[in-house]
Amino acid sequence: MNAIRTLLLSILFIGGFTLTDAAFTANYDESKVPQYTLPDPLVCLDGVKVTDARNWFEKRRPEILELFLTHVYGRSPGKPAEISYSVQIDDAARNGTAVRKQITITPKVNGKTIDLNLLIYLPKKAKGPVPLFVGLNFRGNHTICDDPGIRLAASWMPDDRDGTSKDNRATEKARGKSASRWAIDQILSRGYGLATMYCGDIDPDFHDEFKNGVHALYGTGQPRKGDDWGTIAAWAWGLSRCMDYFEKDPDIDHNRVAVLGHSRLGKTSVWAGASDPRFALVISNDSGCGGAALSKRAFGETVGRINTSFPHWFCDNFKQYNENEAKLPLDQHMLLALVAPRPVYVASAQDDRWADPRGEFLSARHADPVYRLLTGDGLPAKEMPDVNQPSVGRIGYHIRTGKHDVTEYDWLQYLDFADRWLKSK
Ligand code: GTR
Repeated sequence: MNAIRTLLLSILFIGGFTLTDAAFTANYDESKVPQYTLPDPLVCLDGVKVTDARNWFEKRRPEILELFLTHVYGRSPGKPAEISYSVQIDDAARNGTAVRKQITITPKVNGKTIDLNLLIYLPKKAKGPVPLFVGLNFRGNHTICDDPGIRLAASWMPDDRDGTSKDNRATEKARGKSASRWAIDQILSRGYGLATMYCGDIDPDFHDEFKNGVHALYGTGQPRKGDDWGTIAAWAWGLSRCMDYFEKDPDIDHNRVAVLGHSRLGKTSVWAGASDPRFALVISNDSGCGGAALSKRAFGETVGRINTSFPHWFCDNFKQYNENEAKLPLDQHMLLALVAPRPVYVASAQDDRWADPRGEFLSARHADPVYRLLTGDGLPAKEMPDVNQPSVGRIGYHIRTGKHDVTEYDWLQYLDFADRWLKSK
């Protein structure tokens, strides 16, 4: 009897699996990448070619920004008029080498509030305001190192990748679990601060029709529009709220803030940097589809796949391009171009084919003409560099050995990049 039940269940399971699988098979074959044409980032919608900085900033850049707001990420509401900050400081953290600040940022909108918890480490030896890296984390501030003083995240916590456990909360067991992704000692010893916030404080990463997280503060009760903000835009909005705080803290040089993120949070860091010019430097770590990778290549994860797996990440208009990338009036090289003239770094990993390393490189490559026009500098490499051979100008790119992750190797490149562009500022 049991054997029959097991057989039946496995047929059902395999059946279910085959169904979802049959709907999508990732292409990993370069010869099967469709023929595509990328929009020229320097040619305006009316066909006029941009030949100077003025035309870029007054005409073409606003056009491109508008395309991303309308077709990809959706429109965010901007800075709320009312925000309060509650700051807790420990100036003897990490064996007396660092100052730890924990700030609760509380925006109030339509009488409703949300608590966003920002964790900051600053080097104790700093003589003045320090430059800093900021990035969201996947599972709570308490996961980035084993410091027992970090408050456990209080908001919803995923214990699986699809958000089916909606009541899960953080536990002590998770303290320090993502430490390998945050090179805190190197960051502090090289004179930078590090700031992070749990993405789930801003918007929990599951689809609930935008009822929870920051979307709830702005809910109108009206049906959503095609260009209403999704979760990635909400997370980027949260990064901008971190920047509001940096502007108030005299220990931080808010003109030298680098924003970075990994994977879905890399898509977020690039959108935050593109849409909020207060970020002085922008880093994409393995951000893939909807981040640094070109969508029109449809290599690895595609627009259709990402919108099906994560219907809440982008705005609804983006779904028009499911299996229809050729119709996109933009591509992700134009997202990187929005960051110009500020330095941008794109990192890939060799085994991360799902994120399309070549597509990430090509995005950086095709953003280069905008950087050249504005600064005379861009991405030195014309062809994709070998593994572990970064190519660095005002645009930086590397592909390292290994899998989808943030490693010390990645951080060392980001620190060198920041030294090059932020230290001299
Ligand atoms: C995957 C998703 C990717 C990437 C990744 C992550 O499931 O398909 O786009 O964002 O998750 O964030 O780890």
